[in-house]
Amino acid sequence: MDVSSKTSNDISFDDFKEQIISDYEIAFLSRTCSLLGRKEVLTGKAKFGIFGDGKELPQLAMARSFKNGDFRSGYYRDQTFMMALGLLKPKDFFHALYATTDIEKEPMSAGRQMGGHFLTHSLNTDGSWKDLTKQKNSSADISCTAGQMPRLLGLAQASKVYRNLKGLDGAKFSVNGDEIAWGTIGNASTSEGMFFETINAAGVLQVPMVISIWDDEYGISVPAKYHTTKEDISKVLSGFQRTESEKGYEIFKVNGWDYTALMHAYENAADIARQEHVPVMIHVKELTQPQGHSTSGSHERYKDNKRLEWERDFDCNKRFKEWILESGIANNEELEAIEKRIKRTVREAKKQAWEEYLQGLLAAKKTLVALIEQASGKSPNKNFLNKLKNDLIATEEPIKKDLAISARKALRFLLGESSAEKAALIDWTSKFLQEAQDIYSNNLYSENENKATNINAVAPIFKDDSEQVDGRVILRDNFDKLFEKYPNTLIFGEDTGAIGDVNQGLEGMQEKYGAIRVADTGIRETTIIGQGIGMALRGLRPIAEIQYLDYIFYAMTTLTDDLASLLYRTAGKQKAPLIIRTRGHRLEGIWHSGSQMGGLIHLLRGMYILAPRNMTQAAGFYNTLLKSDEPALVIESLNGYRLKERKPNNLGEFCTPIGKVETIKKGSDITLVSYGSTLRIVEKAAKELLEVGIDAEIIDAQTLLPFDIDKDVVESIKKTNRLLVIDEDVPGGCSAYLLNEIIEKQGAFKYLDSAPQTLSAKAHRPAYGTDGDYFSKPNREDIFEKVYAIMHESSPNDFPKLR
Ligand SMILES: Cc1ncc(C[n+]2csc(CCOP(=O)(O)OP(=O)(O)O)c2C)c(N)n1
Ligand SMILES: [Mg+2]
Repeated sequence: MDVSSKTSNDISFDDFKEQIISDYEIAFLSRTCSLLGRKEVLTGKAKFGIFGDGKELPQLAMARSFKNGDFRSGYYRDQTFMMALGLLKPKDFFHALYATTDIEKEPMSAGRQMGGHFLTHSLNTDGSWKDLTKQKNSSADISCTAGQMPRLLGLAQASKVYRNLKGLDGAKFSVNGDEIAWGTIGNASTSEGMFFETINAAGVLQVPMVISIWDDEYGISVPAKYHTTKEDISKVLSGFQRTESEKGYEIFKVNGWDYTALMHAYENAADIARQEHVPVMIHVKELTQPQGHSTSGSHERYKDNKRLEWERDFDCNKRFKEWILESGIANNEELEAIEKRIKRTVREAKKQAWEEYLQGLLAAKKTLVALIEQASGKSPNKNFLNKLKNDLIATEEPIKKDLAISARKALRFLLGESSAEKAALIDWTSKFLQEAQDIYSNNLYSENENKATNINAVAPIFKDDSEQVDGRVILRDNFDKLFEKYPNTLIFGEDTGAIGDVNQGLEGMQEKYGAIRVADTGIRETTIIGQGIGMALRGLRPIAEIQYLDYIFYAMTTLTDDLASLLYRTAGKQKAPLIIRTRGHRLEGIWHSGSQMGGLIHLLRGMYILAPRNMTQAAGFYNTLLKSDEPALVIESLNGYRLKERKPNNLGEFCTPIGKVETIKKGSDITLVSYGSTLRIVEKAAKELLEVGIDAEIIDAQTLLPFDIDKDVVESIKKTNRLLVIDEDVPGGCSAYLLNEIIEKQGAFKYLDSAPQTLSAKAHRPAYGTDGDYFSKPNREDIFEKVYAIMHESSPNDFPKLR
C-alpha cells in the first residue's frame, strides 16, 4: 500500500512536537557525524568511512516502533537508527572510525570491524546471556551486502517459536513471542539471491519480520535499471502481498523524506508484525547519498547534474527541516540554535575520542623511547639507535605498528650485546607484542568455561548383551533423549520432519515432539543456516540439517561470513551456538560422495568441524555440543547408517570429546592418520598389511577443527617413526592441513625415518558407481601399496619391490 502524509492520532500535539524536535536533533547529529567522519578519513586519521547520510528519516521512524526485545539485522547505513536508540554515541562513532581496541570505548567490535558495522552486547563477560527482553538488540553487521538476510529470518522465527512452543524457557529472550526482527537492506543489494530466498521463506513461515529497503536508486555507481526489474522492488514483489484468503506479506511503499508518512508506515508495520506474526516489507523510496557511497570515491563521477540537484533538493534532512518550519513546529532561530549546539557536541566528541585513542599509545611510546635510550648507552650501534629513537619521538600520533617496528628494529641493533637495559627492552617488546596480538586474535573460539573443548569425555556404556543395530537407530534414539532433555532444541531441514530425514535418523521424532521442533523446510540451504543463526542468537538450540555435504556450499557464504566470524567480530559479545548436521563422504557420484574438507576447514575457522567414523561417535558429538555453546558442523558418514553398531546404554549422556584423536589399532611400523568413511578402509588395509609383516598404528583424527590438542599423534610417531595421512579430499586438501599440524605444530619431523606422506582422492569430483569410487578415492589396494612402498624404501630386503 502507498502511504501518504498523515499525522499520528495517538499522541497530543505537544508530545508530537517534542518528538519531532528530538528526532530533528538526532537527524542533525547523525548527519554532522557523517560529515565530520568523512573529513577524518580524508585527513588520514581513519582509513575508511561509510556513513548513514541521506537515510536519517526512515531510521528515526523505525527506531520509534522498535521495542525492548526486538532485534535488528541490518547494514552499514543504520547509524541514525542506532543513535536514536541511544546505542551509538558520537564518541563511539569516532572511536569506531579510529579502530580503538577497547570494547568499552568502541562497543561495536573493539576495532575489529570498519565503522558502520553495528551491534549490541548479548553476553556478559563470562559468556552468559544478558536479559535480551530488557534491551534493544542488534545482531552484528557484516560487510557482505544481503548477508544480513538469512539471519534475519531466524531472528524473526524465534518469536514464532517462543509464542507457539509450550514448555520453553524463554525468560531472557522473549515475552510471548512479541518481538519483531527488523531488517534493513539497500536497494541494489535486493538483487542478491539471499534477499529473494529470505523473502520467500519468511512468507512461507509467516514470521514477525519487518524488512526495510533503503532505496537511493544506486548501488555505488550502478543505477537501478541494472539492478531491479522495472526498477521498483516492491512492484516486482507485489505478488507476495497477502489477501483475505492467502497468507503473504503486507507491503508498504513510502517516500524517505516524508516524516509523517514514514511514522505512519512504521507504526502500522509494527502492529501487523507484532500482533499477527505477518512479515512486512517497507520500500522506502527517494532516498539520497549526500556524500556519495563511501569515502572511497565521489559520486560526482557517475551522477549527472540533474540527479545531483535532485538529491540536494530531496535530502531527507532538508525536507524534514522545511516541513518543521512550514508546520510551525519550530522557527528557524530555534532550529539553528539546535544545530549550533549539536555541531559543538560532535566536534567535542571527536576530539575526545581521538585523545582517548592516543592516550595509551603515547604512554607506551614514552616508555619505549626511554628503554631504547637506556639500552643504547653502551652499544656500538648507539648512533643507529639514537636515530631510531628520534624517529619515534617525531611520530606524534603513533599507532601500535609504529611501536612494534621501533622496538623490534632496536633489538636488531643490539644483537650480540648483553645488558640489563637490553633485557628490559626485550621484556617490554615481548609483552607489548603478546598483548597486541591477543587484542586482535582473541575470541575466535569461546574463552569461557563451557567451551566445547572443555567438555569432558563420557564413554558409551555397553552391556554384554547390547543390541547390534543400524547406525541410524543409535542416532534416532539419541536424538530422542536430547529432545527430551533440552526443550529448547529443535531440528529442521529438507525432509527432516515428516519422514524423519532421508536416512531415518529422526524416524518418529516429529510425531513425538511436534512440527515446530522437528520441521521440514523448503530447499534453501542458505536460509536453513540463517534460521539456525537467528534462533541461536535468541537462546534456542537449533540443529540445522543440510541434506548432503555436497550442498553445504550453497550456504557457505553465510557459514563463513556470518556464523564462523560471529564471536570474533563481536569481540565475544554475541554467540550463536548452532549445530549443523549433515552427511557426506563416499557414497555414489559427484554430488553424493563429497568430502571437500579442505574448503570447510579453511573457511570455517571459528567453528568446530567434526567427522565421526560411525553413528555412536556422531551421537556423542551432539551430546557434547549441547553441553557447550559453540557452533559446529557434524558430518555423518553417508554409507554408515545401515552398518551395525552396538547400542550404548547411556544414550543422550555419553560424550565424544572435541579436539581429541582416538587410536583405533595399535602398531609399531607406521602411523596411519585418517577419518570418516575412509577410516574403515584403512582398517581393512591394515589387516592385510599385517599379513605381510607390517604392523600399522591407526589413528582416527575425528575432530578436524581443532585437531589433536593433546598432540597424541606425535607420540605415536615417536614409536613408529613413519607417517601416512589418508583421506578422500583432493590432494593438498585436509590431508595437507593434517600434515602441517603434525609435522610443524607437533614437531614430528624430528622423529621421522621416512618422508611423511599423504594419500588422498583424485583432484576431480568422484565418479559414479563402485568403479567410479574405486578410481576416484583411495581404495584398500592404494593404501596397502602406499604403506608397502614406504616400508620398501626403508627396508628393501624385508619388503621387496611389489611392482
Ligand atoms: C556481497 C557483496 N558484494 C559487493 C560488495 C561491495 N559493495 C559494498 S556496498 C555496495 C553497494 C550496495 O548498494 P545498496 O544495496 O543499494 O546500498 P547503499 O550503499 O546504496 O545504501 C557494494 C556493491 C559487498 N560489500 N558485498
Ligand atoms: Mg542503494
